[in-house]
Amino acid sequence: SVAKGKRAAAFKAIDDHIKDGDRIGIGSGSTIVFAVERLAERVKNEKLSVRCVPTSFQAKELIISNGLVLSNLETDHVLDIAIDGADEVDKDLNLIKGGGGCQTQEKIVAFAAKKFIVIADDSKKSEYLGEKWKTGLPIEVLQIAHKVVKAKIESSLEGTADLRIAQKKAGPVVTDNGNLILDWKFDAARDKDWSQVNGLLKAIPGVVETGLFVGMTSCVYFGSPNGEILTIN
Ligand code: DER
Repeated sequence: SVAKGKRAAAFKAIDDHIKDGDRIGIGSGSTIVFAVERLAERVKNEKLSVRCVPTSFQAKELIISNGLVLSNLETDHVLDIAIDGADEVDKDLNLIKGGGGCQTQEKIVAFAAKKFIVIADDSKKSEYLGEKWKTGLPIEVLQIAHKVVKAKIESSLEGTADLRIAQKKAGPVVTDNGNLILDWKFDAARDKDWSQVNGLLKAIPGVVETGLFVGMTSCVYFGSPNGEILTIN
């Protein structure tokens, strides 16, 4: 099952990298739940002293409910490791993140860490970004700017940038930071210069952050449905 793959990847990442005293960035989504489960197990069994910095409301709740020590970027602005999921991983370990709408704090925490470890089921493994992930690149924007940013992307770049509408709330998804999200359906291609694309997007006034993680990933653990793990770094 997909869950079996996620769990296997998460457990191995925690077992390979976590040591006593670590300051750990905790990602968001469903795969990280397995990682926190294993981390809590190791902390208890090995009496580890670690501090955990969340990347979202969800991650903070996960840290607290698993009895782990909650920290923050004010207290720990340098992290030993950050662990998080991804929506898609290309051959250069560039990522699309933000399927869960948490990309801004996730990117700051990943940036603050000496090592950034990605855990994912192997359906996330692609040759190039956009090959499998079709819902678009998440772009977090200030509420006042969503139409300005949409218009600029669609006129000067390509594709369409659609406001992410909530499922169980009238109107758009509002992020943990009080912002909105545009999902940019770009033209998938093998040879896109994602560093340049990210720079163009970040230069648009009103853009807070994108779900493009370029050149940030230290290594990726892919879990397959039968529980086998592929590690790429
Ligand atoms: O939204 C996010 O950035 C999540 O980390 C996402 O990329 C991975 O979510 P999953 O572990 O539920 O697949």
